[in-house]
Amino acid sequence: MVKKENKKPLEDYSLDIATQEMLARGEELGLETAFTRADNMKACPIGADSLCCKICSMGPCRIVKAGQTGICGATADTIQARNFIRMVAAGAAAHSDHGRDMAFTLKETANGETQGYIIRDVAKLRDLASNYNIPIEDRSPNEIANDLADFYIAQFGQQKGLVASVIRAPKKRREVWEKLGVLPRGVDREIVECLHRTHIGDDQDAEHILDHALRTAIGDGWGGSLIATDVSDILFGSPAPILGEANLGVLKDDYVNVVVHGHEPTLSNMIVAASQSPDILEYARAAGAEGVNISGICCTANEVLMRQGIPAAGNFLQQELAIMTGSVESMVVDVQCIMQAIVGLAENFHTEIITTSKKVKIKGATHIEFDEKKALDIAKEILRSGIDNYKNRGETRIPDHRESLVPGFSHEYINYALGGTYRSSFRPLNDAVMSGRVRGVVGIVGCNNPRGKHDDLHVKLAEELLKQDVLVVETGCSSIASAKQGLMLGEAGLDQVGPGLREICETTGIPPVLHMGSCVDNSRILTVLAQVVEEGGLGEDISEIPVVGLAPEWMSEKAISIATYVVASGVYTIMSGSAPLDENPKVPDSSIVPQLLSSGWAEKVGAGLEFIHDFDTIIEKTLEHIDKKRADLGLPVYDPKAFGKSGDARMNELEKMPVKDRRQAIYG
Ligand code: NFS
Repeated sequence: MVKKENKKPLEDYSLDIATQEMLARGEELGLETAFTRADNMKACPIGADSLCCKICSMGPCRIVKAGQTGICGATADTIQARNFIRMVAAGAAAHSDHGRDMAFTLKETANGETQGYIIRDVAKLRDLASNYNIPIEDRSPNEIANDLADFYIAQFGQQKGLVASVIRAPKKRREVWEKLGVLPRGVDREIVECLHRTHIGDDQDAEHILDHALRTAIGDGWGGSLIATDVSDILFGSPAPILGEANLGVLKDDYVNVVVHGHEPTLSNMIVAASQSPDILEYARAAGAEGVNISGICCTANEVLMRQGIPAAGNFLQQELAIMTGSVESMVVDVQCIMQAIVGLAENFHTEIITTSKKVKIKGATHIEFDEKKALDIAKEILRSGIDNYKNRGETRIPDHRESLVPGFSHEYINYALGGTYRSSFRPLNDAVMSGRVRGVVGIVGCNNPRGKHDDLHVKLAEELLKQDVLVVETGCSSIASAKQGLMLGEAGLDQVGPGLREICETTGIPPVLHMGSCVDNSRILTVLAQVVEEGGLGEDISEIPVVGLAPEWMSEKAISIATYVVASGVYTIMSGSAPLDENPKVPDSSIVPQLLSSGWAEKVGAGLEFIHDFDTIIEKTLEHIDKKRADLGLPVYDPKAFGKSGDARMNELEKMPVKDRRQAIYG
């Protein structure tokens, strides 16, 4: 391993103090991480502008001046559009293949072929089945689940018609898609067509290529991802608020630490269950540990955090740092966002990297293949191997930083939180937006990217928007960033939010930043928006709601697919961090693709996609969009002075007083 030094002050690498401490530790040990590798590898400027074409062997062709084309004559527009849609295809494939696997697990569970899984959310199962006209009366949950699983599985390979779950989008939105010809026929079919169209000598009209990007991404958001979320809820329970913790400080010195990392909830949920079984506890104690401590990285972390309160050790850029604490016996990975570097890094410690998916092996890692039919046995085998490894642990350095959070906000739960069991409704939320107490809603989602300061934009954007009375919903690595900074603590952070939003949070008990799950759970944001439309008062289509999507530190192809389906759903979206289409292109005026994605899509689907890096400009454009949508709906102009004068204002005064004086102030 190449020894690397940190080239910047630690606070320039990450907002998160635990991360800073581990980067110092990395330098002490002379170990490199993604942070130091990013210092030492400059991004290719041509690739950064998405102006490199390598889809045939006449190239790779690189466009370095306006008007230049590839050897086949492909223009900058065509090259950029092809690169973009190939990212959408890969992202949609990753989400949807995950969804397909979940549907197969549901089918096997319904037929008694899995070990340890049961149908946990029968109400959601029945609800969804009847949505798709699957009979539910006088049928057992397993019978219904078998039919629903078949129905879901068919959506992936369907050749004609419409991906059925798309009917959950508002009617007006579906009409927009129908008119444009972008209703997805089958999840896989649209992905395959992306690859066909972008083969040398096929689709060479950027606008036409990008229309198909919309179609493919709709098949992801309202298809594959939505199915993944639905089935996860049926099998593992729909999330509801639960207390959790986040950051590297959740690792424990006196426990066997097993970190689950990746994206699928199937194995991780079983590992959590197995870690609590008496035989495993006894085995751990016999090895001299207090027990087994499970924690998560990336979206597997979100899956087990929001359902079982299992702590999140960190987000994407913290996977190497967890190993560097020296306290991790096993890092168990499934699919997606797993850095190959962890295997080499782990050689410096006792950590065993265990790959488990049929689809993912990493050279040098131990492979224990997961099989739902023997899920509990395999989970126990993995845990036993971690426990056996405990004796090999050397010096540890666990940063003493962790923060509490309350995750678990599904649209079903928000409904309940706002109206209880008998009057569950989105009415209070719609009313809050209509009155101006809540200025608008922003979804902050996506990854970390070492090209920028880790967690910084996620957290600072959320903090500023809260002051502006904007309700924030988060998923993926963004939600872990906010959690680490204490933004998901229910009422504890309410002194930091605007007066109107504060009134709503205090009245309903919801925190101002809602953790809505993993990245496939961005589909939850879509269903929340659909329900806001259904509730009434904020227009008839998602594009009319004062809502914006932000992916400020994105890096994965999945994030491009998400942004595309969010835009296709009518939500103006800003991506920053690194860009395939830089806002300041090095070859100016070479391509119309940035305009096609922003104003072009705004015309077609009522929302555009832009790549912006500057914090102030992101905030300005976000609020401008929200205020414009408010004005278009005829809602009152946002006025922070109009709210915060209820009894809660008195609470503010009281909070500032020493506790001993409060009684006197209240009772005289
Ligand atoms: Ni989303 Fe979740 Fe994180 Fe980015 Fe990776 S974990 S699926 S892709 S890095 S947010």
